[in-house]
Amino acid sequence: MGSKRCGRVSIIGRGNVGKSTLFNSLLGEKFSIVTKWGGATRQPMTGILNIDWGEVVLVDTPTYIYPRNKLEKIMLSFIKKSLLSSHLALFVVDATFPPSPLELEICSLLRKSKIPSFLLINKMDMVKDFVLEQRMEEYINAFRKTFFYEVMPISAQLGDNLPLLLKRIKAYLPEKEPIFRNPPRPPEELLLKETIREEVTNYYHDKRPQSMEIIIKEFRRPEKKGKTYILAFLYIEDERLFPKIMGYKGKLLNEAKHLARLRCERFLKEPVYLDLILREKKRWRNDLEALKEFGYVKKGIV
Ligand SMILES: Nc1nc2c(ncn2[C@@H]2O[C@H](COP(=O)(O)OP(=O)(O)OP(=O)(O)O)[C@@H](O)[C@H]2O)c(=O)[nH]1
Ligand SMILES: [Mg+2]
Repeated sequence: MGSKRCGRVSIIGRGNVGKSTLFNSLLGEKFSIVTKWGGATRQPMTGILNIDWGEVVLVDTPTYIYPRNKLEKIMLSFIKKSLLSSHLALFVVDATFPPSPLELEICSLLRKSKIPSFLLINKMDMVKDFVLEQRMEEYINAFRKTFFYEVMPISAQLGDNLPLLLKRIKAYLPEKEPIFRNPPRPPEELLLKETIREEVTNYYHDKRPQSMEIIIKEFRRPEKKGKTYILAFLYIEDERLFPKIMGYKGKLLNEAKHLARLRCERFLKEPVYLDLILREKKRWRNDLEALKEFGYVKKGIV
């Protein structure tokens, strides 16, 4: 008794560096969406990892970005709130890019938060060994004002160095008995919405996916035999883009719908009938009412 370690660990970093990939890899389950475009994760996703030595409450935080609209301001507030209650921060950077001014800002936030932080240089599988060494030097030099307890190259995708990372995490968590015997999972409907959003926005990755949103309007399981029915709206900000999203005779939207339905079926492990309807919500990322409707504004936030 008393020898277990438990605590909350937040994953933080700019867009597209691999935070969600790391989160999913550590948990061994796919909770967070992974996309080809930056700005994918918009609200924190929490997952609980039970290991022989204790329990890690992992939080995948939204993309850290200079906020340009209300949604991005909310995303930033989610990150700050998550840091406040964490025992450790994992700051993820991308080995294929040099340090950026935005990342210096993240360092300054970490310094102010005073929580122990690790610097994780991700996508080590993408660069040659000598380039990785140079990159690590570059990051350490650029971030020298910030003290990192560990600096580690990793590959979130291939799992390289992740067992070592977990071992190091243990040392920074307080001694405590685990709380969850059966760790709760994120709500099924949220995971489903995110699954559709991942498939659809990856499909439309060249058509301003940042301005797209998926909302599940209906989710009905069959009473006896038959398919589960899902009605989802794909919101975009400008109806002038409808023809580009629909494609000739609706071909593109049908294809996106087909791919999303297959993903829903894999996720729910049951046959699904998916209706995907295109809708306009003008400037929703700056519209408080729309942000409430889409679930980004909760009581006490903003
Ligand atoms: N080669 C390689 N690719 C990776 C690795 N980790 C992530 N990626 C890829 O990088 C892209 C972005 O990954 P995400 O996990 O969505 O990145 P993120 O930091 O969560 O991005 P946002 O949510 O937009 O802030 C995806 O195409 C991933 O497949 C890695 O270790 N190696
Ligand atoms: Mg993400």
